[in-house]
Amino acid sequence: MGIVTPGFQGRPRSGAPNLPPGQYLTPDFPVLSAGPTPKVPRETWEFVISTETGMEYRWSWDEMMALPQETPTVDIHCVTRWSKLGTTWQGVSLDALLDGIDTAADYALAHSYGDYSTNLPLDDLRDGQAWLVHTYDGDDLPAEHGGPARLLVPHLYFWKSAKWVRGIRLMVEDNPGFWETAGYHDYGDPWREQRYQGD
Ligand SMILES: Nc1nc2c(c(=O)[nH]1)N[C@H]1C(S)=C(S)[C@@H](COP(=O)(O)O)O[C@H]1N2
Ligand SMILES: [Mo]
Repeated sequence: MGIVTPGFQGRPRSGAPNLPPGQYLTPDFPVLSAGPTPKVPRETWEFVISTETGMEYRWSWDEMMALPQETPTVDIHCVTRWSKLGTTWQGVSLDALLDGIDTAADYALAHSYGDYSTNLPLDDLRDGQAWLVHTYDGDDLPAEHGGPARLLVPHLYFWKSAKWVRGIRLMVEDNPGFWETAGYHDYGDPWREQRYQGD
């Protein structure tokens, strides 16, 4: 062990206590997409939660917009090391969507228009931790940031927040998504720096 100075983490920080280890603050809003931006008209948009027994729960755009709306202000952390603090969104809590869905599943796989997917424990979508958002900073969510609607799960690295999300599959067993199959962490807690499998 070397000499430890209290409060010094030995990692890049900008002095913000809400900046996870190894992250840098950015005032910008970078776009990170693994493929082209899909065009998803609101008229044909739908969001489907399917359960391990094959039950399907569907919302049209208007049905989703008629649900109680929340306006979370949260910090977001990309595994490529940028963080953005105090971002404000509007959308529907996953609690409202999962309410009344009968499931014994422990895992969720979010999947997107255009083929992206990402896995997370179902519990991480509950208790006010996750939203289906359609508005960023007071305006319609831009297509490059996942509009018309994306998942927002800010307590995990931002790759878990699937853009252009079209549904969530509830599963008894864990199945890795796009980045998790490529070696990124199954859970992805930025405060524990769970960037890659094995971290
Ligand atoms: N469908 C889809 N969702 C996605 C991605 C993607 O490539 N496709 N990239 C992820 C990654 S790695 C990050 S950091 C964030 C980036 O969101 P942004 O482009 O709005 O900053 O979206 C996540 N969700
Ligand atoms: Mo990312």
